[in-house]
Amino acid sequence: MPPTMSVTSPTGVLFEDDLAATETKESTPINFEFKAKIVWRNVILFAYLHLAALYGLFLMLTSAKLLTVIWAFILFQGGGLGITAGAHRLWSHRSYKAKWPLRLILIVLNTLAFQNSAYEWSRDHRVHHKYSETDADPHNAKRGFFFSHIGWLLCRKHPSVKEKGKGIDLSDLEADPLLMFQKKYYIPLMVIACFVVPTVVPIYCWDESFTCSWFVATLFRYAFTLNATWLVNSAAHFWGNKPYDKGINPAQNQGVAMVALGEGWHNYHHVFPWDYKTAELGNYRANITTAFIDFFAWLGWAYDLKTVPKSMIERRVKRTGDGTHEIWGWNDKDMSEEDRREAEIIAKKE
Ligand code: ST9
Ligand code: ZN
Ligand code: ZN
Repeated sequence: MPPTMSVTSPTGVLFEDDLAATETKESTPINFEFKAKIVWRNVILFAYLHLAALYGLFLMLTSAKLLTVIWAFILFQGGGLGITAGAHRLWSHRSYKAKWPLRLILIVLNTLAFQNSAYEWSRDHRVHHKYSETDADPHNAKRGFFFSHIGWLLCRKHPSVKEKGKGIDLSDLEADPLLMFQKKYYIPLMVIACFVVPTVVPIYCWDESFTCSWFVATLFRYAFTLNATWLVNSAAHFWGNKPYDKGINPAQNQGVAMVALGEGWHNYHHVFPWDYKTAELGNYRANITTAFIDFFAWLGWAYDLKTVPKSMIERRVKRTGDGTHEIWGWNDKDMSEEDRREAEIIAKKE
């Protein structure tokens, strides 16, 4: 740790995990003085959102109508798909192509999720992959669980994020009129899709109270979707096995995959980010987003789906995996002594 580095936040407590980030390959030059600046507006808004969501959970269990709960679940799935199939697999990674009707569906669902415009989301996400777990990573997990989960949205970005982010090619996003339309009119579109429609539908369609509608279908559902997403940045960067590359922190986390519509297979995803499944296997139960894309591929609206040849995965698993892969792991019962020796020799050479 270089002695000249200052990493205290204005409060002196929240961001002390910054110390770890200084040891990474892409970290800021050693004489750089960095102080994370807290954005109190965001702290207050997120505190309200989470308290209101807890009240929403209480109402959901005690007085909301069943239809309202079903509506909240549909909105969670819909908004979630706008993030996973839209912002993530389509726009950030270009892991498949989509015809305009599907892109239109995805942009509506994406706006419902309110996680910033798909353009901004994809820009941050491309930076996250390219500079993973360095100062230039917007939610650098080396700064701790809290920072990677929500803390990064409560303070100004590290200057490296903006500096390195400038080098990311976003011309494909800028050439998409739907994305640019969403970006231009983001505030009114987001207010309508994330807050107004979800609240108004239960009131008019099945006579729900405003209170239940607002706290359950809107605020609880929104906070739940956000936390499910953030777990990919936090939990899936901390806990799980690493069958594909043991040298990185992103891990396979089944719990996160279940709640984040198939986005918890994060060791695989950081190794092969272009795979439209974001996982090796297309297990629909733990990867609803893959089922969604496959359905639209069957319809002809999604095409050019990209994946990874099995032989390439096998080579990588044997070369850099932690031995927990269910087929090619060191401890697999079907692996012969000869295979094991060969794999260990390759791994040692690397
Ligand atoms: C939210 C996003 O929650 C969640 C993303 C999660 C990602 C997860 C990924 C995991 C994989 C996928 C899993 C999906 C699972 C889904 C499951 C679903 C069930 N490059 O940002 P600003 C420049 S959002 C290049 O304001 P500050 C640029 O010039 C929640 N340049 O920085 C920019 O200007 P412009 C709702 C960059 O001032 C300027 O800097 N939203 C980059 O430091 C200013 O940018 C909120 O709560 C870059 N990467 O403020 C809003 N970044 O944009 C919260 C910036 O005009 N955000 N620049 O080009 C904010 O208030 C602010 O962004 C801030 C930082 C305070 C956090
Ligand atoms: Zn990640
Ligand atoms: Zn990704």
